[in-house]
Amino acid sequence: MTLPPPLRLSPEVAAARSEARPLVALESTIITHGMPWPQNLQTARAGEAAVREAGAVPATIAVIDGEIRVGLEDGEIEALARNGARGLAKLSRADLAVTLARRASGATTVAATMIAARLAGIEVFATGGIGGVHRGGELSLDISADLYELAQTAVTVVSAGPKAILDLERTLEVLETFGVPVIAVGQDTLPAFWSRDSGLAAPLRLDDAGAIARAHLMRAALGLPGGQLVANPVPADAEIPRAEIEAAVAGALADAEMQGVRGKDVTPFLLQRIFHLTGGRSLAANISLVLNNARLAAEIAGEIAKQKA
Ligand code: PSU
Ligand code: MN
Repeated sequence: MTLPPPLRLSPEVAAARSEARPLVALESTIITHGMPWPQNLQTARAGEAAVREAGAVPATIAVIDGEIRVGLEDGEIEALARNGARGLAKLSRADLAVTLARRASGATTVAATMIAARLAGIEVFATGGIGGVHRGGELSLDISADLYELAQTAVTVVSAGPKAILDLERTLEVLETFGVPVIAVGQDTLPAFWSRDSGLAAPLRLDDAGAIARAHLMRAALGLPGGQLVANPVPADAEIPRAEIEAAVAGALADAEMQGVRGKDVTPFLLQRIFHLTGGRSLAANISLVLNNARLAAEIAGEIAKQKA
């Protein structure tokens, strides 16, 4: 006999589920570890609002006191934002069961949010950028669990591409090996988080939410495990071109090396350093792309609901 998962849907999310209305999952690590206060709270709220405006119900996901919570109250989102990385652990696939067993709390990464979304029956998830193969990953083997999750959990993840702090070519190679479709939206090149263009060809391209929804349903029809990675370019007015951001990325990587930053701390450390090195521009781009992804994810969820009906 197995225990039921300690999963709690908010009343609004539960109602949307039972009425088969479109839902979009949102992660919490971006709130606690990805952005500084108070922009983290503003972005979390604006992300939920963007999902609603585009006709879907938002479900921000976190682990609170030994429960996977799907759909949080505004006060709970504010508490995550205020506590941040000092107060909350960053939970990925490996951490989830132990944290729940200890009846503890934490913020969910892309990997852990995908697991929770699937348990809650949510098929679409919006984030900023996914984790991937870190630069030097061929030696350090620092490869985000997000990639492995995309290989096995059937959720469509809307991102602005892998974060440009990564080795993008090796990230694409691993995703190809795992059979994860990487779909650029409306262009032939892979977006790279803060920049619209990574300079790398995108493995796949689709141009609208309806087509992405059809591909999502087709994977299910084929019985394929795993999700889709949608790479939606950052809006042009907020982007930092590749040549400009690369200097900040290089500086941040050098700082991380010097300070011996390892493991889970690498990504939050780099994002914070890049924020300082760009005089805050990286954060403005990050916020803009998150909201843009929330809108597209809501449209995809709406199309999935329509095409299933
Ligand atoms: N997207 C953002 N900011 C973030 C993240 C994504 O715009 O902080 C988080 C996600 O939770 C993602 C994590 O899963 O960074 C990747 O961490 P790692 O490289 O340690 O797997
Ligand atoms: Mn890592």
